[in-house]
Amino acid sequence: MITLLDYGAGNVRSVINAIESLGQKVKVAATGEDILSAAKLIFPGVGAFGSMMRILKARKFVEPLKAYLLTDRPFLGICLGLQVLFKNSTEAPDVEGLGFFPGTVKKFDIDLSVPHIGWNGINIKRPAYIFNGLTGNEKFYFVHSYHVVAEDTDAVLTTTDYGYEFVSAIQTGNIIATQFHPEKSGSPGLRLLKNFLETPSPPSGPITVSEGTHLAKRIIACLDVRSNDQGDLVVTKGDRYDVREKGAVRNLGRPVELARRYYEEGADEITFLNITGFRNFPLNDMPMLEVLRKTSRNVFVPLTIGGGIRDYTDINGHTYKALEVAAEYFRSGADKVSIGSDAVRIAEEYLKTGRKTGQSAIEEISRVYGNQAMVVSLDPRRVYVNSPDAVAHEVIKTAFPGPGGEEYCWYQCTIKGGREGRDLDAVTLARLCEKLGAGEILLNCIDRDGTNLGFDLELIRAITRAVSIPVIASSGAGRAEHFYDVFTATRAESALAAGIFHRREIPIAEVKKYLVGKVEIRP
Ligand code: 1PR
Repeated sequence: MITLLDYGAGNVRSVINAIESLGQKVKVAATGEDILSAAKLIFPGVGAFGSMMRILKARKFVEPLKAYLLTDRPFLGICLGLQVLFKNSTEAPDVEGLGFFPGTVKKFDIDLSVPHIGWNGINIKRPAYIFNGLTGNEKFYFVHSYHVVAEDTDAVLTTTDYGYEFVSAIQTGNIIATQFHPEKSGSPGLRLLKNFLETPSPPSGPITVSEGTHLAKRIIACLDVRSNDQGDLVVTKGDRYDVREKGAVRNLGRPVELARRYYEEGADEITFLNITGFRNFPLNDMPMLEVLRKTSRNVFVPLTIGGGIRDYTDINGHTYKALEVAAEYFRSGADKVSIGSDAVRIAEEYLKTGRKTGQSAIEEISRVYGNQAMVVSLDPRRVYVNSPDAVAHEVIKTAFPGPGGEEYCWYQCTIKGGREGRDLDAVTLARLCEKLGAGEILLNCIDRDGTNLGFDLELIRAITRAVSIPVIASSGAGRAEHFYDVFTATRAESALAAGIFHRREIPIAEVKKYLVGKVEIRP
């Protein structure tokens, strides 16, 4: 029996699912006594250092945790579960950590996108049983803006390179903690967890000769989900956001099965978008939550969910906060949530008043779950103009003039799945959302969606220049070469596609095969 510490925020479901898939049972610690009596303890942490320590204190978990660590019984900390083992963090300077390891936690100070999101390698510094059965060349899934600075270098188990070398795992005795998420790292992650769950065996794991590690560009499979006219939840796919063909909603498969297929085919992440979320309210949409629950049972890469995440008042006058909707999604197995239409409204308000309210969905979700869990999905459409000052928006010079020979364009934000254009440009929206706490941008493009013409590189360049958070390029992938183009001609960290995968035109493995040796990827 494994005891798991659930302090109430983030996606512990994924960890439970991963452990159960390995044939073990999980007991969730409800009291300090559960911690003290645990034989093996896993502490998955997501969110922010300060709020996590406050919750641990309020639930009277701090002293039992410290006592458990001193007994040297098996312990596995994950992500924030590593960081809180240290004395303090610049994320919350006034808050004390558990102080088990001497050292501190600080924010990445680099000229690369932060958070560090995606699959990166590890330099193994000494043999450890948790790496038994691995080659040491595997990549693991990271998602964090802060990293530990360990004073006791003997405790450093692995390092990873991102701008500079940082500590990505630590071990002393039976206390092990990783910055990366084994439960989201596919089969190598499951192997590492399996090693932890079994009785520690002598380390036969590898020590890699460090040549530096590299963050892989991510290939993301996207599933646009909605009910068809018969009321079944289906994966559909639009052509410039029009998902109907001869009047009927295109049906390209079942969400749970397709997600599983993409995981097996090597997708680095999977995104579900409830594309009629603007009409319905997710908490009334139990089938969508069920899709997530079922998918997370056997898909061990990150899952993002979007559609309908906003404040909502039901017919009985009960108001729900977007944060509650997000919480339900996280509990059901999501690692990140994405907001589309509401992000535009929030940004418009922020632009008008110049003030953050602290109450918007973006601010609240990123405060509680960390900005790495808060994705903003943009649905822009290209609007041509004759000169850069024709409109009060961020205008770019385009290499593809408009129908009237216009040499400039701007990207108009839309809401409700492209049905309504707003007086706001995509560059401004992206900048404002970053300021409000978004940790990643999902950059769609209505003009390219479903066309197979390739990504809109001009749009992607404009947005990646404007923000320092990672950008997911989306819409228009038609050939493996398009992924190469987007990764070499822009700073996009990841590329998302739907139609070519659903229609089996180009499997994910073929895209990756094409990219091997040209672009860093997770094989
Ligand atoms: O506004 O917070 O409720 O979120 C709704 C979400 O649903 C938004 O993220 C929005 O992008 C998405 N959405 C709404 N309507 C549609 C539609 O297609 N009618 N889909 C829609 C957006 C775009 C991509 C697509 C790529 C790749 N789909 O996600 O998967 O363009 O396609 P391709 O590779 O086939 O070109 P809210």
